[in-house]
Amino acid sequence: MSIEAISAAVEEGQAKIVKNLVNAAIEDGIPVTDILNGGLINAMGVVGEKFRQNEIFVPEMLIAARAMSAGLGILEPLLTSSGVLPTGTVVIGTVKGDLHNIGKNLVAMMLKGTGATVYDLGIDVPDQRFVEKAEAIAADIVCISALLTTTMPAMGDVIPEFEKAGVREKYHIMVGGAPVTRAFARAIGADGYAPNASEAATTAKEYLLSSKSKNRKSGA
Ligand code: B1M
Repeated sequence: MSIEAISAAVEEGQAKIVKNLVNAAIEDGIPVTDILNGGLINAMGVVGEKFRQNEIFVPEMLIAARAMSAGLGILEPLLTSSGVLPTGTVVIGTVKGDLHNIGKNLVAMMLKGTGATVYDLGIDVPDQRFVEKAEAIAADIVCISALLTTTMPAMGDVIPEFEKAGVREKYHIMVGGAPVTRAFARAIGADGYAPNASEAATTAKEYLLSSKSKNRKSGA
């Protein structure tokens, strides 16, 4: 079973084959991180480059994304099974105007893997929705994802909504996504930034462990 075969099947948008190959790779004892990074994520990089070069178009990109999600679905229990204390509560979503969800889903999975309870608001999330959900469930961390240079600035609209509601101090707001940088995160007033899903989980865990969370229930 080869990682290259998984990557090729994702690029071709063969969801069923991806599922079979990922299952076979797990049975062969290939590390989950190798399947994820070398097989699934690598393929999306190739797909993105082909799109950029006008070799493929949105429908092909969408089909490849579905195949990638099929593979991720199989990895999810393995990525989230390491749950360790301390736990916390996270609200996550893709910013308004943006329909990309694979990276956000991966961040959500990795966060679950730290033991956190994750509320996923989905894609194209209105600014106010982040505040409403965070308040409703007394979240510790709010995570916002953006994949487009055109939607990235909209992350800067979410934080003022927390300020307007007078609850900004209660939440650790973390942003990320391919075009997002640490400097941009700082410029919009976010508390945290991570370049990838595993660092997002590590950063969230460190924050929860530091007990800075205003909403964290004692003993949680
Ligand atoms: Co789109 N798309 N897309 N797309 N798409 C990109 C992002 C693009 C780079 C492709 C390219 O041109 N090479 C380009 C953006 C260019 C730019 O902004 N500079 C692009 C474009 C242009 C578009 C459209 C405008 C195309 C069109 O309609 N003409 C359109 C926009 C729609 C919209 O959102 N309004 C569009 C649509 C789509 C599909 C719907 C077809 C599909 C998404 C399907 C889905 O998500 N269910 C799609 C896809 C699949 C891609 C690519 C090929 C793959 C994205 C992906 O899933 N990557 C992408 C090219 C690429 O990335 N190379 C591309 C894998 C994923 C694991 O990585 O999402 O980066 P990523 O997540 C990483 C990190 O970024 C980070 O962790 C993750 C894992 O480690 N991370 C966080 C993400 N969120 C985080 C949050 C955090 C911390 C880390 O804290 C909160």
